Amino acid sequence: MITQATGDASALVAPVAQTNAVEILRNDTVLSASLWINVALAGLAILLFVYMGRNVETPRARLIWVSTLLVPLVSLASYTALLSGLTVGTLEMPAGHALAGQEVFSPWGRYLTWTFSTPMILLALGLLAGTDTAKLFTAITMDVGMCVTGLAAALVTQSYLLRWVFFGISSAFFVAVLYVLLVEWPDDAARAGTAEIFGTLKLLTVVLWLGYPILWALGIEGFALIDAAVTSWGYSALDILAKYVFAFLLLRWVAGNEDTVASAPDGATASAVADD
Ligand code: RET
Repeated sequence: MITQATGDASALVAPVAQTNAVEILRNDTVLSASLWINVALAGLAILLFVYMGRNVETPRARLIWVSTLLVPLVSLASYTALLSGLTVGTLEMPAGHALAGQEVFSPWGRYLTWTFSTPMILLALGLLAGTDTAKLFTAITMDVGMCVTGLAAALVTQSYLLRWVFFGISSAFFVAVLYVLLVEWPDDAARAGTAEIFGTLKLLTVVLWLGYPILWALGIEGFALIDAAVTSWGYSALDILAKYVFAFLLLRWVAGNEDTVASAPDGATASAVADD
């Protein structure tokens, strides 16, 4: 009886799916290189951003700086966790999927850590636009909804339809984020005197963020038109632009225009006055 229980327990502590995923990572250098490059770039970005923000003093600019710095910090942890095998696995795809019945590599940790990195991007953008708390709260909570239901889309294996249902729910959250970015914040940024840089960063963000659901749909977890390594390189390339390049442009502007950031009207007051 006891022996049997011990046997079961050891089966639980050595999940087969995770072992397979680690082997896939070890054997596929193209796949693992897509992760290593981000570990290296995240490390460099952290050092660079600490240096760039060293003289930033005003509270609002400092908050933008810290939230921007958190983007590569979360990224470093995320990619290290993927490489260690902790947040990757293999999933058996349900009937209806192009690879039905096969074990498919799933870097589910990516979707999990987006829950922490993307709100930092939106916090920095919202502060730059001098927005109010309600709009900031809306953008961030909708974004978290998008990431968590995106994780569900990646993990659910009960039915193929359910994967796409979660994809649809996640996309609906994403539409709310896009609405705030494209409709609400540009007006706020104009009032705050940050319209030009906000316009550039908004465009970069909207175009690149749209790439993620497209890649998911084309990738191994969606229609499986492209393989795991190409999908992973796609996400890594998007990450490099949407995180490090984005954050660099934002921080460079904030460090050079601290007065504008500091003197931006308080978002809540500004919108109320504008609405009168
Ligand atoms: C998923 C699939 C489900 C539908 C949608 C998605 C959108 C993901 C996005 C991710 C952005 C990630 C970034 C990470 C930086 O650290 C989850 C792929 C809409 C927009 C910018």
